[in-house]
Formats: sequence, C-alpha cells, structure tokens
Amino acid sequence: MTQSATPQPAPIGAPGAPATGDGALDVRRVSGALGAEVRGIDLNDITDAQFEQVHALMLEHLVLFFPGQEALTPKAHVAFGRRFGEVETHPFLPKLDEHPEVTLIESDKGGKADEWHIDVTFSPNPPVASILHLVHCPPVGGDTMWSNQYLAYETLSAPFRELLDGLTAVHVLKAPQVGEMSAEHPVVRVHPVTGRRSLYVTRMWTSHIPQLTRHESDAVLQHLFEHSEQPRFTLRHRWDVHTVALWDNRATQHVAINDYQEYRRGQRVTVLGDQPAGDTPRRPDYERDGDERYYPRRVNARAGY
Ligand SMILES: O=C(O)CCC(=O)C(=O)O
Repeated sequence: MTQSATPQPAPIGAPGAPATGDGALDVRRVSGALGAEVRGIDLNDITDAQFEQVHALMLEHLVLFFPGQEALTPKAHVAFGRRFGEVETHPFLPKLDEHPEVTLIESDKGGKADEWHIDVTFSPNPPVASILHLVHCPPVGGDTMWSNQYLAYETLSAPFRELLDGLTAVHVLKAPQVGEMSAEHPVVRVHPVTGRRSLYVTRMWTSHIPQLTRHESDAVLQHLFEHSEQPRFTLRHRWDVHTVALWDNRATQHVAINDYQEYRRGQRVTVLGDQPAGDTPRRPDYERDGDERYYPRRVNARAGY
C-alpha cells in the first residue's frame, strides 16, 4: 500500500462539550440518518466554548447547517476553518483574489460536483472537513445531499465487513491542470477521533481494489457505491444564501444535484487532512500478469473537489 511520509497532524481534540443542544445553541436534527441545524451562533465571531460545542456536534451529526449567516465575511469563513486545523489553498480551482483559502465553486465555470464523492481522496491526506457558503443560489434546484458512511459500513453483513476491513482502494484524479494524482487508502476507515469505522470508497474517485481481480474489484465497488448512496443514509439540503454548511469529510460523501440552469456560486474553505487509518491489508496485491483486463477501469477527468 502506498503511504505518504507526510507527518500527521494531531487529531482534532476530543469533544469538550455536550453533544446535543445545550448552552446557547439550538440544535435540531434534519434527517434520521445525519445532519443538524444549529442556531444561536454568529460564525463571524465565535467563542472558544462555542467552537468546542460545534466541533462535538460535527462529530455527532457529521453535517451541520448554520442559518442566519448571510453576513459571513470571507475572513471569518477562513478563521472558522482555521479553528479545525490548517486550511487548504486549492492548487487549481478558482479562488477569491483577497482570500486564496476560499475556493470558488461556480456553475458557469464547470463547478457542478454532480457525482457522489468524498473530497480529494486522490490525495494522501484528504481534507478532514469543509465549510461551504452558497452565496448565490438558483431560484430552485441545486440542492446538496450528504450520506452517512458510518451507517453504510454498519449495515453491511459481518462477513462482507470482514472482507472489506482488510482491503485498500486506489483513488485517482485526472485533470488537465495537474495531470494524474492518486492515493491508496483503506476501504474501511477508522475515524481518528470517534474510533468508528466508515466506508471510504466513492464513485467519483475510487478506481480499484488492488488485492482483487479487476472483475471482482469492479463488482465490489459498484455494490459499495450503490449501497452507500441509498436514500436511507442521506439528507438533502435546499440552499439559501443565509446558510453555511460544515461537514466531516472522514465519514460522509456528498453530491450536488445538477437540476438547474441558473448561476450558482459556492465559497468553500477546506480543512487540510490526515492520513486515513484502517486495518493493515491482509493480502498482497493481486498478480496481474501484465494482462490489460486487470488494469483500473475508472479514471476520472473531473474538476478536483
Ligand atoms: O456545490 C455543492 O453543493 C457541493 C460542492 C462540493 O461537492 C464540494 O465542495 O466538494
């Protein structure tokens, strides 16, 4: 398994606040699978105690929505991200001139992330979290869905989980700006703070499982994609410009629904990553004998979310 030598940032500290709705924060779950709306906080000016609560809530609900944040400044957006760790300056997606840590996701520039994905898994250190502010919404449509990858893993049968626990997967980006990037991660990731296991493969980036034959890998991945995208694991968020979303990229996938024609613009701050941990692969890579049938089937040419 290819591993990066990049030093690991310390995991974000264990939650220091109650996980549900006390203090000044008003917390309401938004679906049975994941997600909560959090009121009573101004992201332009959050206290350390509020950050601790928000962090604990993110670990519990995986996706948080903060209504009433239309006045969020890019500076405060970046500062909020920095509370979780180092923030990314994206290597090639468009950014705000004054704040290069704010990545722009604009529909008229190809910014439609309309396939299920976990952010940037083609990197050895994928982001731990992202914070997205839709500053321009279409009148209708352009919703975003998230899926709970703990649930996706926990609802598989025990023998299948046991097989997956000992496998890795290769994630590939092919983009004109950077050529090809790839990374290998456990198929089942162990969250560095909660210790829970989640499925860590994704339709947009995962190419193959090197310990299996190509045909086995294709079949297993196709099943895992379909399994993890089931409505029962998801929430669907209808945007307005007042709401900011924060998600834990280690235990969720998401997709932006491409059902609109009008301009849509998101501003995203991304918190840089850790190296996904999981079990050591129990088998070596499958011997491919140079047979082209066994080469990875899926190589993507996408924007690089
Ligand atoms: O545009 C959206 O709703 C989601 C964007 C996205 O997929 C991302 O920021 O990774």
